[in-house]
Amino acid sequence: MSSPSEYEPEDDQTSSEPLLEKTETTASVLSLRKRYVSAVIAAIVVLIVVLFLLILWPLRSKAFQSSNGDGVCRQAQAAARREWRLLSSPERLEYLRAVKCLSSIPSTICNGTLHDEFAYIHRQIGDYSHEAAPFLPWHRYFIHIYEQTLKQRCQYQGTLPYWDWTRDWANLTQAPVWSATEGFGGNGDTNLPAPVGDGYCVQDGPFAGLQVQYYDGDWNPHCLSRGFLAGEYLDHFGAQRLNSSAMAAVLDEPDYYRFLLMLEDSSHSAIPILVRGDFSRFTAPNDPIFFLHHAQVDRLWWKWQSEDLEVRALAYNGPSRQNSSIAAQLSDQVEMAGLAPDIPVSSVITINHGLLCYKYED
Ligand SMILES: *[C@@H]1O[C@H](CO)[C@@H](O)[C@H](O)[C@H]1NC(C)=O
Ligand SMILES: *[C@@H]1O[C@H](CO)[C@@H](O)[C@H](O)[C@H]1NC(C)=O
Ligand SMILES: *[C@@H]1O[C@H](CO)[C@@H](O)[C@H](O)[C@H]1NC(C)=O
Ligand SMILES: *[C@@H]1O[C@H](CO)[C@@H](O)[C@H](O)[C@H]1NC(C)=O
Ligand SMILES: [Cu+2]
Repeated sequence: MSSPSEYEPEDDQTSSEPLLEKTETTASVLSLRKRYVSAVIAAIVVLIVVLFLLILWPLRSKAFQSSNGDGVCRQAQAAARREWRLLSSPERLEYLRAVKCLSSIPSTICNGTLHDEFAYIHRQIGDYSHEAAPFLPWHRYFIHIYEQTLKQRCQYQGTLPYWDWTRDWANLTQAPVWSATEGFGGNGDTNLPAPVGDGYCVQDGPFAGLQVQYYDGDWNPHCLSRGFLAGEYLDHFGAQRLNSSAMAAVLDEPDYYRFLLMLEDSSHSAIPILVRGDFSRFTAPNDPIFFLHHAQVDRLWWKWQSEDLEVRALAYNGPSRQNSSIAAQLSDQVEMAGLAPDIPVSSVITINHGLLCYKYED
């Protein structure tokens, strides 16, 4: 064992060198002053952080809380989410305007804009929810935040539309959502180089040439990209996974977690496999069709829940996160990494109670 003094040799050394004493004193006054200045700076920083927490954070939190303060969502006041092809032409254009607006507002979370934030957060934190119990509630909350952001930051008055791809199973690439005049534009231009994931720069529609910041785990500015599958593969994913008998089999599964896996791995994943490019990785929200796709997934979950609402509004089992051996519980937090406050799964387990107040119109 060494004596404690071995760790404090400096005092002895300075006192044994008197010539240095004066400069040392000046130095120590200077260092005192430096410390004082640092203390003042630290105090200011703390003050700013406290002000931020006191003023901005509650505002941000409030932004994602529903207006129905009493927790009751009456059928008449529930906002109706509708299928893309059931919107009027002005309603489609208004939705596309609001989505484009997101890419004009700088992000405070990541490089780029509010548009990039969703891809960034989905990659940063959302991965834990895939192939696990939180897959459905995580995305239910995520697309709700997106809908609220469109309303609050881009003055959007409507609701989030959904894309019912089961109507397009015969040829997914001909779906009206890909319209260049009243949709999200179509396939990338195969004459141009493929920047990411077998996708080519989208050159038609409102998102032609849109620059996005992330691709999977990387900061990788590039153009919004799609690379539609063709031929035999297209038939396979559309016809085999999304036809009415395939969908009926998914919805017939009574167990929550087995239903989730069938929905996620079969129907849900058919769309990114078909679209490729940006949609094929965790930064899939780069492609704005992601949100209509997930509204459809959410609608199918609600359809499944509505078959036996009393039981299924509480049905929640499976791993609490990807690769975890811990069983999921309704009290688990839905994690959003600062995009919006974390909330318990129970807050989003139904769409007509508590935080959420919407319905799906067929
Ligand atoms: C789960 O395990 C797989 C395979 O080892 C791995 O690729 C994946 O990143 C893991 N997921 C998480 C969220 O850690
Ligand atoms: C699907 O539609 C695309 C675009 O119109 C067309 O090129 C393709 O041949 C169609 N595929 C099938 C299997 O009908
Ligand atoms: C943001 O962009 C800068 C370059 O402007 C880059 O060095 C940095 O890694 C990026 N940060 C993130 C979180 O992507
Ligand atoms: C519909 O999907 C089922 C299940 O994948 C498949 O067996 C059947 O052949 C499909 N029907 C058509 C018309 O493609
Ligand atoms: Cu996801």
